Amino acid sequence: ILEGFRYEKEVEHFLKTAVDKDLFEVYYQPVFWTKEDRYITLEALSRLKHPCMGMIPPDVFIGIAERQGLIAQIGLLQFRRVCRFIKENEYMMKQIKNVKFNLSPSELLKPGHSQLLINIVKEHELLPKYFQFEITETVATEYSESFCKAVEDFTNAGIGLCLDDFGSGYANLNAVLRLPFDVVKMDRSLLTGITCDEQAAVFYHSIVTVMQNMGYIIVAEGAETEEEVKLLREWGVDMVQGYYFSRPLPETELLRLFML
Ligand code: G
Ligand code: MN
Repeated sequence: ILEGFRYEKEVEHFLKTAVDKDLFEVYYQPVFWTKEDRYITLEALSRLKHPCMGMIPPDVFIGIAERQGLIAQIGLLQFRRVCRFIKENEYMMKQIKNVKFNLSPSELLKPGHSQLLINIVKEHELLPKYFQFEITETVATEYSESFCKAVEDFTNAGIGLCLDDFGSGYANLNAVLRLPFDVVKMDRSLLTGITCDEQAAVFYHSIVTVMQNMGYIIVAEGAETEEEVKLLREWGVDMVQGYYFSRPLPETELLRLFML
C-alpha cells in the first residue's frame, strides 16, 4: 500500500513537470476497414514515460491528472502535437479519413475549451474533417449546458463525433442516441467471449445490427485474435481496432506503415 502511495505521489509530482515541459507523447493505433482490407483511421492515445519508472499507464496518469485539474491543459498539448504531426505528414490523409482524439469529461464540460480546440485546428491550417472527437458513453449522458454547447461547437466547425466505450457502463441510451454521432465504438468488454460464449456472440452481433440499422458506423475495439476478427467480418462490422492488427505506435513506426 505504501508502495502504491509513493508511486502515486511521484506520478503527481512528475505530471506537473511533464505539463511544463510538454513531455507527453502521442501514439497512434490504426483502425482496419473490413470493406477494403486497409487502415482507414487512427486513434491518438497519450503516453507518458517517466525517466526511471518507465511508461506510466494512461489510465493511471489520466485519473491523477483529472484530480489535479491538469487534464484540460494536457489535452491541449496533446492536440497541438497531433495537429503538428498531421501538418508535417499531410499526405497520410489521402489514405486516412480522420484521426480520432479522446476528450475527457472535464474537457467537455469546461466552458470555452471546445473553441480552444477548434482554434488549434485553424492555427495549423488543417481541415476540421481530419478530426473526430471520441466521447465516452457515460459523459454523453450528461446533459449540461456546457456539454451541449461543446457538441454544437464541434458540429458547427465540421469536426465529427464518435461514441466511445459503448456498452461499458450505465448510459442513458435515450440521451446518448440523440447526440450527433456518426460512429459507435463497441467497448472491448463486449467482445470478450464472442468466440466461445454463444450468448455473448448473439448479443454482440445483435447490437451491431441494431446500431447499423440506425445509421451508425461500427468500430469493434480490442480484437486480439484471428477468430474474433473472422466473426466480426461475418457480422459486417465496419472497422476493427485491436492488437490483432496493431498496437498503438509512436510517430516514426506509424509513418513506416503508410510509406508502403
Ligand atoms: O477508452 P479507450 O477505448 O479510448 O481506450 C483505448 C485503450 O485500449 C488504449 O490505451 C489502447 O492501448 C487499448 N487497446 C487497444 N487495442 C487493444 C486490444 O486489442 N487489447 C487490449 N487489451 N487493449 C487494447
Ligand atoms: Mn477511445
